[in-house]
Amino acid sequence: MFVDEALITVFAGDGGNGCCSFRREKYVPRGGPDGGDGGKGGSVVLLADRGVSTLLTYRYRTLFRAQRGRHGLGANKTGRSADDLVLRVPVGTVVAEAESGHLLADLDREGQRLVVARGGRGGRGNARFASSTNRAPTRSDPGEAGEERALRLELKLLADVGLIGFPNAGKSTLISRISAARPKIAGYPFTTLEPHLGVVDRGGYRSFVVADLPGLIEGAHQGAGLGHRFLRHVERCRLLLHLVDPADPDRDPLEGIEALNGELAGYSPGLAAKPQLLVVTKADAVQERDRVQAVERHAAGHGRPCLTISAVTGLFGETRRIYDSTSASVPN
Ligand SMILES: Nc1nc2c(ncn2[C@@H]2O[C@H](COP(=O)(O)OP(=O)(O)OP(=O)(O)O)[C@@H](O)[C@H]2O)c(=O)[nH]1
Ligand SMILES: [Mg+2]
Repeated sequence: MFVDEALITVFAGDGGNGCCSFRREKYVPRGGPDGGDGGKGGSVVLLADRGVSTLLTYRYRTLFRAQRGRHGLGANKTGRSADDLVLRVPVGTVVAEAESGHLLADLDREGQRLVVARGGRGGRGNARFASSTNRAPTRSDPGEAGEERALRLELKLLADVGLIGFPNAGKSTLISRISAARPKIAGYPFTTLEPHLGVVDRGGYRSFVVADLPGLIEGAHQGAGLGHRFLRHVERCRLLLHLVDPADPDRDPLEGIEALNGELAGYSPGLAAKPQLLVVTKADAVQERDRVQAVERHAAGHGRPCLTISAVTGLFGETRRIYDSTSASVPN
């Protein structure tokens, strides 16, 4: 199960109480105050870890409590400080306060840490309060309470290229052709229910990450279909590939393109403004040349490149060339 959202509550540990004690020992009259300080409570820390890929753990368990500091003791013994509680989250987790929505951090680098709840300091023992005028103080402080915080964790995938399109456009087929990712492929809508990442290796150190996302439909930004949940993963992509099946029986390709861009804009203006490439899919099977040419003209009108592919035959090229109106058939 792919989980990209979680609400958790974290409690840092309280500080230990300071101790009030006096040294009492044979042959040591008026031994003086010797109450030690309390130890520090444990903090709760989030750690971005590449080994964790979803927020699933935080669905099963939502309350996390760090240990408290131990109390101070007599004979000037300081209480032991508690260890921090480290919660591992996937790289790409965005952390916000649950109620206010206030953004705390974007953990987008491996090993990045964020203290989300600070442990309480230990209280001072009475030995600390001894002075020239008060040599037998009875004051000792209680430990400070640890912080408590409700958090909203949101995972945004870190991909360079995002594949978007209506269901059945051929997104999963494309990613399985260009990377080692093997999402389920089938001739019915909503085959893909969760995002898949694939690494495209171009040799040497040149590689990039592609995200295959569940199909979008009209009204997605308001929650229709699989909804806008997955649009957030597109937010970080540098480039969007907008896949269009010109033979889609459910919609006219031009209307589809407009509708999908409307969904992006409805989710956030930044999404609609991302560099976008139109990709006409299934060139091996398409008969509707006029539909394809309309898509091509639309793309040219918006200053977007338009490519044609067939994930089945491996055909790839500029739509203008492949669907040249003078040639009789589509070369494979
Ligand atoms: N002929 C042909 N069929 C294709 C091509 N690419 C995809 N298909 C078919 O189109 C159907 C849908 O492909 P998918 O890759 O599952 O589509 P999707 O966009 O991932 O769909 P959802 O996950 O439901 O959003 C499948 O039956 C594929 O075999 C292609 O290049 N040529
Ligand atoms: Mg799919």
